[in-house]
Amino acid sequence: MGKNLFQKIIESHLVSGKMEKGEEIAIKVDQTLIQDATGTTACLEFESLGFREVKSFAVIYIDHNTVQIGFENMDDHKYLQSVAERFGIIFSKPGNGICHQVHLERFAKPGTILIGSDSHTPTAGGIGALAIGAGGLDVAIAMGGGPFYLTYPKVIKVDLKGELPPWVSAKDVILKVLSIITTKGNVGCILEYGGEGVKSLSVPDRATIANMGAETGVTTSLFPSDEVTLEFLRKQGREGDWIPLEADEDAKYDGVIEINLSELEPLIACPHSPDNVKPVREVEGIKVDQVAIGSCTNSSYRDLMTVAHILSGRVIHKDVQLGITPGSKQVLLTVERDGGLSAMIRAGARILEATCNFCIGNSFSPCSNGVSLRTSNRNFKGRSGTPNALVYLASPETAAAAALTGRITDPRRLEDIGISYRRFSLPSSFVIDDSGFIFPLPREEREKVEIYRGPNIKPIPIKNELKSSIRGVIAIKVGDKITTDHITPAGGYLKLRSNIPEYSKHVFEPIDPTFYERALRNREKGLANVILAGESYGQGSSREHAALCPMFLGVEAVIAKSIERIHLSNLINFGIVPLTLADPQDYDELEEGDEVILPSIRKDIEEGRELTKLLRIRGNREITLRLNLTERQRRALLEGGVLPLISKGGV
Ligand code: MIC
Ligand code: SF4
Repeated sequence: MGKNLFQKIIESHLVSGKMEKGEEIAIKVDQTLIQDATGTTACLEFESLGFREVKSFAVIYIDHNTVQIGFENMDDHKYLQSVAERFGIIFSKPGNGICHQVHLERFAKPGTILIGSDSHTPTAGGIGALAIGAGGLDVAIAMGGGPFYLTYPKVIKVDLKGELPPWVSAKDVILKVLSIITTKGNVGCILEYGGEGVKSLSVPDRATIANMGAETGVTTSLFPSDEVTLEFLRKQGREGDWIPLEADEDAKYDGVIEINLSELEPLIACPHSPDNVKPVREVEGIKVDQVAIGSCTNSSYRDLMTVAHILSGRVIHKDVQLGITPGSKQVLLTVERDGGLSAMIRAGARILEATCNFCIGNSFSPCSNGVSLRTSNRNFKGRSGTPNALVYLASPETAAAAALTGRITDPRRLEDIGISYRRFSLPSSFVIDDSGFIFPLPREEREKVEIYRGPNIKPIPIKNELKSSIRGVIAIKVGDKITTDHITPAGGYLKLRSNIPEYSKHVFEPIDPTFYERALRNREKGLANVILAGESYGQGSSREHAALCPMFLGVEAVIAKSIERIHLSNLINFGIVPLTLADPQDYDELEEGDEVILPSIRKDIEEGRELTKLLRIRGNREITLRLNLTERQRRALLEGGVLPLISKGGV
């Protein structure tokens, strides 16, 4: 029987488990990637696990926390650099670029497995790597040579036909996918792209699609490795890293989504969710205050040269602020060589650092109630740093059109004002400059490196083992699609990523600023805090802080209609019991402030039961909850999480 791409990669990396849908498998990891916002906790965990060196090819990128107001960010950078030097990790200095873009350019390889502490790690799926985002602790374990665990997913084929028309690009493809499968209900799936349409997409185009696949909640997205991949690697001076890798003709899939590229039109995700997708023509005319081009989704050479071409010889609208972040030093240097940089500067663009920048909301925030059109991947309410801003997500073509006209504009209209369409792909050559990396020291010198710890770096809190029952209170009741940005906001608080006690003060702040005080009061009364949520709880970022900080505040269980993959692992990693409502209607039976008891939680987990009971004290109501756990996850929960489990020799 023919094999799909996913099966082929897994087969060569399988450590244990059955390659059957729904089964937990362990896989060997070839490469790991961490970044500065999730990396400090990952490295503290790596240290506390007692590893003496990395066993996988590992890179630490400084790209998120580069605003550096105060000492905290650079403290973290120095800590991470010293960890890299001590343990044999490649260190990518700030200015070198956004982790996913740089990794794609310099290190990602077809047929390998990459695990990264960032939800957009699947970007490398564009080159044919099986690239999965995970919590920092899972990545720390993989850095130390441990396997990565995942549930064997459903593999959905995205069958691409035709070719993209003028003014339509890769971003429109992924927005189309989001409009079809939305941001919820895709846990346990992967998207595998195939069909003749794939050949017309360059590696950076494929990377854009794989990158924003993260917003659907799938485990990852995967493209074949073909002649197009070879051309990209050749231009990176890495043709030796190429292997051909395609699904067999008769490969089996669990579902197929067909997309005819020729029929696509410019699309836009409207506030406040990446799946709120409409044709640009339907929202044309909305006044735009700000345009932000860049992020790991759309900051490649092709993206910036397209923007430069549209802006060339013109000046942006007087009421618009335009910020552009190149994805990497390589992109910046190559665009500069080919004349794109001066075209953008002359048009009035502000060239921002080659970092995450505006995307994570720590800078370039829009004005109050402002409309910001961005090429990034997330438009969750408040993520831009301005709580009441309206953020739209679209292609670089649509973004450049808005920068010129001051309104949301279908880029196809640019022809009416004399701008001809030009499709950019790879440059004749990339300007390759690896001087922004610090490569590992010889082994004998690593031991001498002292690890730098500034006052911002606090130890990781550890939970006690699970008690026989949990007696607590519903400390907060939230709705559907709560993201990890709602639980542990980024923006101005990014500097607290290495300081869990301080960061915890802001848990749920965007939804309910009183949560912290309430959680403390409950804890003081000896009651556990329990979170009640709707569907797709924990969407978005991989930040394990969204589990670590609640755990620090005494959260012992999360009850939801459904929980997203990375967040679920993070909850288990830090000993918070993840539970789903057997009957989703019971969501209405529970209210904030309700006292509840999980009377037999420990025993039910010990005995591997699939169900457990919750008792609502008010009216003495019993509710059935699902415990969907593997044996490994049960052992971790019983000990209070993966760190205590490992320290007791449990793995
Ligand atoms: C994001 O895009 O939300 C982030 C910031 O890159 C996160 C990681 C983090 O929270 O540090 C992600 O996507 O995982
Ligand atoms: Fe950085 Fe934004 Fe990409 Fe996250 S989504 S890695 S913040 S550019």
